Amino acid sequence: MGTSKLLELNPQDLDGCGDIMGSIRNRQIDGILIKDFISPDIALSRGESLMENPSLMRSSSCPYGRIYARTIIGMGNQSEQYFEDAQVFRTECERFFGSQKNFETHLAQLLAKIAGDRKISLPLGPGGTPYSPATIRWVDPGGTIAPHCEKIYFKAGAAAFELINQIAVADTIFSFFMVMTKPEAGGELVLYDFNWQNQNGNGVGKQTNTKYLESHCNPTPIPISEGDLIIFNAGQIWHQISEVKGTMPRITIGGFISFSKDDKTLYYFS
Ligand SMILES: O=C(O)CCC(=O)C(=O)O
Ligand SMILES: [Fe+2]
Repeated sequence: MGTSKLLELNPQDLDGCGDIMGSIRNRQIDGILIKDFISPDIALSRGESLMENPSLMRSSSCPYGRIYARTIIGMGNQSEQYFEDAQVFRTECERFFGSQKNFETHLAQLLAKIAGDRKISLPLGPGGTPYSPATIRWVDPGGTIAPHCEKIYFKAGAAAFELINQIAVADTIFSFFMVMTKPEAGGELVLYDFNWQNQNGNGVGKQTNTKYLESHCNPTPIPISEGDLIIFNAGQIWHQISEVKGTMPRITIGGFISFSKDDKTLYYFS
């Protein structure tokens, strides 16, 4: 793994590009970086509008800052709250980006181009209520997202794992996110060359040893600009968000992608 296995494409290059999601799944590539998924001006202006008024949409605080809507990983046994916030988020997010640049629609259209013949779907939870299509993550200066791979979270967070396990192959999880505001420095996505399956005996377990990863595992920072969207094999590849430096928060919008058990559908959710 490493930067060489991250495909970089412009949106106009995606027509007829084939089953890129399958190539990530079978580890031919680590992921795909789509430049200017949304125009950088729009992405940045949306981030700045949240900075001006963080209460523009419903959020809750989290260890690194705040999060708009909830992730299923953080759901615990509060699934009612999760689905309620998901509903509020979908409505607010549509208004937030404006119907012309509706993030969710834009994401689904992009995924359809790179998903082979699979359908693209937002999964429905108990009672037919949709999952959250994405979350907005706000990392304050001084904040980090510690090294992890999504597979560990999903196994540990039993409730979330069970929900996804009902609809999808729970051991294949990709992450996606689009950058809205970049901090003055830091706040980078760093990928490590470390196979999660080797975690025992290498000093990297649930109590992830950042020093070990940094010194032995070829840390590769991925440059991602405002409006760019990355999709990568976050279930398998250890990664972190380095400390946000300066005065500005790092704001991204993203979530997860998984494959249905019959491999005919790709689900996006957060
Ligand atoms: O940058 C973000 O929004 C989250 C980073 C991450 O850990 C992920 O996308 O899996
Ligand atoms: Fe992650």
